[in-house]
Amino acid sequence: MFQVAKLCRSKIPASEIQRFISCSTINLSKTVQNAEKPKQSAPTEDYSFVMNIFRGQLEGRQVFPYPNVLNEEQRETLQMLVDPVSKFFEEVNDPAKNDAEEKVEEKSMAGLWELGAFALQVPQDLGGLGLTNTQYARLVEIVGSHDLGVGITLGAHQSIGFKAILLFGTPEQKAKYLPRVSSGEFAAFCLTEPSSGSDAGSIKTRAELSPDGKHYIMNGSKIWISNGGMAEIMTVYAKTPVTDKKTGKTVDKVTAFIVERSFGGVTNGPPEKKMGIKASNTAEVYYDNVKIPVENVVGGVGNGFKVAMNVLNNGRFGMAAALAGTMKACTKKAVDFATQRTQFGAKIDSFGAIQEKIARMATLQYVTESMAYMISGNMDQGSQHYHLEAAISKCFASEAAWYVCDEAIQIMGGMGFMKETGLERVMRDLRIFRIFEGTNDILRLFVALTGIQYAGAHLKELQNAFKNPTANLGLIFEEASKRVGRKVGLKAPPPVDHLVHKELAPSAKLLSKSIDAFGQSVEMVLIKYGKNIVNEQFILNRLASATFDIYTSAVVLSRASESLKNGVKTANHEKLMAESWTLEACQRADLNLKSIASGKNLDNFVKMASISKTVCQNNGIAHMNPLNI
Ligand code: MYA
Repeated sequence: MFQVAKLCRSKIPASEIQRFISCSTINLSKTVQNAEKPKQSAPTEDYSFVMNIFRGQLEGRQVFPYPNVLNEEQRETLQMLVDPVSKFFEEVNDPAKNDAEEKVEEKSMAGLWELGAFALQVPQDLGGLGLTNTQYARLVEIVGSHDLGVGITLGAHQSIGFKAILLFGTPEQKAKYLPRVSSGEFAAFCLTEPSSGSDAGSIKTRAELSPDGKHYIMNGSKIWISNGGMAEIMTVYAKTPVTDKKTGKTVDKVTAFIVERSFGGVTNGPPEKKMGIKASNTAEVYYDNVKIPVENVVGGVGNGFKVAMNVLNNGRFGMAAALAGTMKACTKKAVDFATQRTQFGAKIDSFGAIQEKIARMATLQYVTESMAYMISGNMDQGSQHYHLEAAISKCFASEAAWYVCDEAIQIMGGMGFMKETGLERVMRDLRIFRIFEGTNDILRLFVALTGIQYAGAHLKELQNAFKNPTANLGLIFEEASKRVGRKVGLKAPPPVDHLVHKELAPSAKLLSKSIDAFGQSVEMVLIKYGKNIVNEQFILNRLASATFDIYTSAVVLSRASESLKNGVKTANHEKLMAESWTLEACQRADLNLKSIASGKNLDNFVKMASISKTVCQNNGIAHMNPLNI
């Protein structure tokens, strides 16, 4: 034991731990500012699978076994809703017409209100259907398979528009507003401003308390607000002056307000002309001396940034669910074509080139769908630790759906390119999903930096333990044996195979190696870059990609295991997809992790930064035409 402790100390020089410590809190804003000294926060236990792989640890309780959260009654309720909702989209709603007219047809809109589609999760006693996240996901999947423009109208209303009231509203706010948003009044989520997109904390809209303390007076404007031209009830995020009771200092902080159009001073611009989701309304909204009663603050004065982030976190799995539906519909179109189309004397689905496309499309759908229902299941079980997983599901789903739609068009060739096939509309609709609700680029950084911050906080705890080794022997020896074991090849990666069906054990071994390699890579970048890791976006992006590959592998291994265990009739098909996905995902993760440790790749990042700089300085492509004319 003593040997182990000695070795351990020699392997972690104090200077390195010191550098770990300085990154124990990393804020995204500092990726651009790098000004303030980071705060240090004590590590708190987190049950997120993703968060824990940043420490090279397997925290399996949210992933294994695959959640099964619906009771009999909830299943029956859902079954009763699935049929009419599907029928409505097949028989009443016309996505091509909605797209062409750039609005949801009157009869569709009326039908959706009648079905209760605008209040899926509002409690029944307040006028909604009171569905769980999992039930909601299943219905949203149907919407996504038919009409994404309608999906955004519904989603902007309930996934984010009035979600702050549902999650953080007082009983009075809920009683006043939820029946209204359930019965015909549209809601909107108003955060983005001309100078504040990804940097959500930099909004300029302000609300000042009136001299009598009864109202806030709001001034400012918001852009690209989904439902902005129709909403009567809006959650608006504005800066308010907040005085710190301890220091007496006043600073501007974000506060969330419920604003009614009827308060006066609320106007909007014309509907924006967009590439896709044309049926949904998008508009600028202006606030001119809007008088908002103080009781319309949601979540407390100064807490608006957290309210906004949590609303977004809470809704992101819905995008994965909707896009799982979109991918199903695109794949069906491509398969209908491939199984009928004869070229070179054979149906084209018999050719390997087409088979690979169809297999990848089906697998991407399987991964996305598995993630959507895993996260909704986790949320229904009361988890609070899902924000990284939800961000991954949004990024993954939006990229997978784009790929699947594109490949469906490719399989159908010229036919896929024709408007009447309906895929060009889906492709146009899909493009925004990689941009809104947090761009995929910013969410990748968010995942990587939040995970690194968690790992850093635990290393700080370790350093503190070294200051008083007698009191912390347990922690020190645990860490010591982990490191030494790794160095001498005795420490096995965190085992996963006992958590999966025995037929998937070989895939689980790949996953377990990737988790271990990932934890070591995170430690390596912390040692090497310290707090400056926030500025290393080439590296952070690759860490994020590895995170996505590891999490998605765990998710599909979990789901396929459950299907094998329960003798689900598609279990063997699922097993093949889980094996195929895990093999390639773990290989990709390995490549990404190697690239951030390789001198050649690091040098290539420098080259890319330099290429970009030259292009930007040149206001566009900088190289000469080969003809020099
Ligand atoms: S709405 C507009 C969407 N906009 C965005 O998503 C903005 C993206 N930006 C951000 O998310 C933040 O600004 C980032 C942080 C992440 C960049 N959860 O200093 P910080 C905490 C919990 O790092 P910043 C739209 O598009 C953090 O821990 N907490 O912040 C609608 C820290 O806490 P503490 C979080 O560098 C489209 C504090 O905040 C989170 O400024 C319509 C400050 O952190 C988080 N995520 O930037 C869609 N992030 O102080 C329709 C940070 O305690 C819906 N923090 O340490 C479609 C639905 C689908 C279809 C449905 C069909 C029916």
